Amino acid sequence: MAEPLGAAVADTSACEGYDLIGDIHGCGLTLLRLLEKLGYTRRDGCYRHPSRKAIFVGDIIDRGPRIREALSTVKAMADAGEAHVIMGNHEYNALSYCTTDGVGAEKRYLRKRTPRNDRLIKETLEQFALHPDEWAGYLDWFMSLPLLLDFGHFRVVHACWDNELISQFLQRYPSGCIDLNFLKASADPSSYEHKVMDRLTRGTDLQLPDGVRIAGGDGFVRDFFRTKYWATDPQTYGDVVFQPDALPESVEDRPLTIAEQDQLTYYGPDEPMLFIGHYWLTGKPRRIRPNICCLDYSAVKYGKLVAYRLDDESEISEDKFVWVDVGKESQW
Ligand SMILES: [Mn+2]
Repeated sequence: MAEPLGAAVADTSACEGYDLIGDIHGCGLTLLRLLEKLGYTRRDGCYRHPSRKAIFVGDIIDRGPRIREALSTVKAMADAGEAHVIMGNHEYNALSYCTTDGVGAEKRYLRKRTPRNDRLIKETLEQFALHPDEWAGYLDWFMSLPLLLDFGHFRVVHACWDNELISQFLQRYPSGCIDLNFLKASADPSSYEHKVMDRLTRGTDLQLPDGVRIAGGDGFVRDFFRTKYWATDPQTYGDVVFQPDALPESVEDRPLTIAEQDQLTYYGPDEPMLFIGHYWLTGKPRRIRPNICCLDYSAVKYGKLVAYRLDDESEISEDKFVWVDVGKESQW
């Protein structure tokens, strides 16, 4: 299979297919169960398949009980050339949370230490509290992760594939990876760097009208909602909403303004297959469209850790999902 743009990897000559794996969020034991179910076994210090490679769509850390184990499993596979890994918004958040701007005597963290931000990274920092050097090593590794992979017949990004933004970005950063200067610049919400990080790892969203808020199932109150970028000719907020929490009825039928329509990018039905994570889906894994597949089925909220077994098909097939359920009784 062709080597992807945006990543340097070891020999893939024996690779007959890819297993794309969704957001792990610290479900380290569930990950091992999924890998075993997919036919990977532990040899020479890492999980390997005789003829396949894994691709992780980001968000390995935060929330779950076995973040160290999840990172150790994934990084060992990546180091051995058995897996590709891209950056998720949680790895990006962690980098920003733990990196200072380096300006003046009062260095500030790139990501503000607010109660909300503290809470999102809490489990990760707790689980690494006694292993600071190990955590520092993982932060270095996060910096080396590409934001996207383009294999030609399929593509991988954590949240949103924006063709225009990605082609601009790759002109400047052909490896698909950012550097420390890029990370620092991305802390400014008006910067180009912020736009790249926000759109690729968090996706598109729209502001709710004045005064309208959504209290999410995750306990956070938001004044925006996550949108899809594959709706053909959307007319209303309801046509583009894509998140676990429903829109208030009062705005469901609200027409999109021209400016709002322009703000949403579009991934067409004839483009290469696209694999993403990020969106906290629930229920039985299925494709979104024949060429779009989200692999995040909320493992850490007692959902499923999901893989898609890609061979040489050109359309996503609904019978090629493999998953492990995360039950409230199980060790996850
Ligand atoms: Mn996620």
